[in-house]
Amino acid sequence: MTIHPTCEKIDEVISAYALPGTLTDKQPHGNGHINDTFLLTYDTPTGTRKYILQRMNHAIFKNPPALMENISHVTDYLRKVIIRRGGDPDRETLNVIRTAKDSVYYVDSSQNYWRMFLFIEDTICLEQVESTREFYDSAVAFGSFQQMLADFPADTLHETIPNFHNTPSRFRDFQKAVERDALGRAHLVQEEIDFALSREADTHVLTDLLAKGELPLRVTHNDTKLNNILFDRSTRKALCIIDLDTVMPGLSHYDFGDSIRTGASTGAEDEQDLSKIELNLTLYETFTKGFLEGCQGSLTDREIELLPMGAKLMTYECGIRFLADYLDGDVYFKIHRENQNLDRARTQFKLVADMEKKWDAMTRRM
Ligand code: ADP
Ligand code: GN1
Ligand code: MG
Repeated sequence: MTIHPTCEKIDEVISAYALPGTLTDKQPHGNGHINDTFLLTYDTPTGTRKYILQRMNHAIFKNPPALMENISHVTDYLRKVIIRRGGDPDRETLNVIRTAKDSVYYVDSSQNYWRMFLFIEDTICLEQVESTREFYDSAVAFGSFQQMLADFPADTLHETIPNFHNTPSRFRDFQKAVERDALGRAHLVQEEIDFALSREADTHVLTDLLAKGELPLRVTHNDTKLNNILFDRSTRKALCIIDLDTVMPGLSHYDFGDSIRTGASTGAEDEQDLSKIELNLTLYETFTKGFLEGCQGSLTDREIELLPMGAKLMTYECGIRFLADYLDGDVYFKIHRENQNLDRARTQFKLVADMEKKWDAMTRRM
């Protein structure tokens, strides 16, 4: 097994949880860009038990205890809603496993923060849409996630990453990365930089309307990419929304937009052949229908009218974040090969350009 160099404390961490049975396997797991995720397997007298163990990215999430307080509150709340609706709370939401000392996280002797969840068995996690029905289902699930949290006390949530989807603030961070040009890469990507800079006016649209009180703040997930939802392996139905690190007050557009960015694109986020990247309008419309259904009539007319802008801005915002990280030397998003963040930025900008071409079709039905 290859263990991430920062994860050499994993055995110390596993001991802190004192789980029943014998540990038979520990493997790196999943394709997240942020945390280090492992799957643990135990043999117990009552059968095999699996757990997800994660080293939280402490460089990105500056206050892991506050983050875990959010996740505990949100998952406790979701459990109750799911039970009330007759669902299965062990499979339809994350379940935090506590340490032997009854804490929801563990700090190892090198000051890394860890947490553990029940592994949700018999599920699949998709990197790209395989069928329209699955995407529709994910849309209903993300819409109803917002709906389930409609009465959650938003003021108890900590802001785990300040200004996470504040696009003007992301734009300023991007400008600073261009000015710093830490690795002397800027001249290689002038075309991409110009593409981003020329769209500054768009960055303010949603935050201005929020400030004017024309769009409501809700409790949103804020990272609704397709691989943050688990599908039931046998029914292929959307089962559980995971990766709750960024559940915070936000706009419905953030969740709508981030799903479109990942799910309605015709190619992978890091596709190098840009001719393969466009917005699939059928998937866009499918998702819109499902999301509105999941939100159960709770979105205002103004919110609905601006959903296309959510799609465009979340794609643009992710593009400038990837490009800034490429310029900074790939310090935020995990990369597995050279120029991966640049390739990711390029796919996002290609999608934005395609949305601009298809804008009439995207806005027609709103
Ligand atoms: P990151 O923030 O790095 O994206 P995630 O929390 O999304 O981390 O986890 C990474 C991957 O691990 C997910 O995409 C999913 O495949 C898998 N995963 C996470 N939690 C669970 C769980 N409770 N049960 C099953 N798989 C999970
Ligand atoms: C990160 O954690 P993960 O891989 O689901 C990032 C998102 C980006 C996404 C791009 C906390 O999501 O904001 O949209 O990568 N999460 C954080 O793929 O920054
Ligand atoms: Mg994730």
